[in-house]
Amino acid sequence: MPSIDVCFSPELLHLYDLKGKAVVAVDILRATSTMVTAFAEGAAHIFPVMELEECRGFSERGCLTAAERNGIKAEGFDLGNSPFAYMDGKVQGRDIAITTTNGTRAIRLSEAAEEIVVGAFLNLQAVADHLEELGLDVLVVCAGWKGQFNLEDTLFAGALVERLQDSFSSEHDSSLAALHLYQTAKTDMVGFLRQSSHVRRLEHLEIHKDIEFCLRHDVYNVLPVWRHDRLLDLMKVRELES
Ligand code: 3SL
Repeated sequence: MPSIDVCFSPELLHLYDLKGKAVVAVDILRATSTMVTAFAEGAAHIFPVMELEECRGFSERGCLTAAERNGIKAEGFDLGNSPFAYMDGKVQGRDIAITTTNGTRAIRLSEAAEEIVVGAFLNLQAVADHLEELGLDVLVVCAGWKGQFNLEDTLFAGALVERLQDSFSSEHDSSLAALHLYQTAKTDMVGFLRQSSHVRRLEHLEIHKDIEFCLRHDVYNVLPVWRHDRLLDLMKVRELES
């Protein structure tokens, strides 16, 4: 039986061997929730990059550019990191280059994995089904905040452990802790996270509706996966091939 483990911060990735594993990169508030929304709204490809300057350069390739630092849209970019900014039809058929404080970093630092899947509560079941099909050992890589642990990514890891509990072993203390935390929080995630550091940071920026939206489960049947140098929606690829 394959296993599921949780890495609570990209800074801890050096402790894990990613070779042959499936990584689920997660930044619930808000980078991976926003990427999932962008694909649901018809984005063609997403280029997650680490640095602002590199991201800016993608406009020469016809991409929309998106950037966030410390919760705020960076100046001079087309988009920020709110999922709602991707819902007005402007990303339909477009390639997007995006850089965020932690989320894009978690994805790019996982490149040694056999498969990288972008996860959010919004596409939880699509991710769980794909992992069951793959049958590889799974590592959930939480983006955290500037190297530190956060609650919301850990809750997602726990939700995934719960969905996969019949087909994956979750004997690692990290996955057990994430599962217990999720089972405590799941009936009122907004309330549970009210005291969390990033929710307080975002509420200060008056982004309440982003928080509630990013905690909704199974809204989209979207499966962003890393291929070569970009993310694409495997659901869309399969649809076009059938
Ligand atoms: O850290 C990140 O990558 C962002 O998702 C943070 S924020 O939600 O945009 O503040």
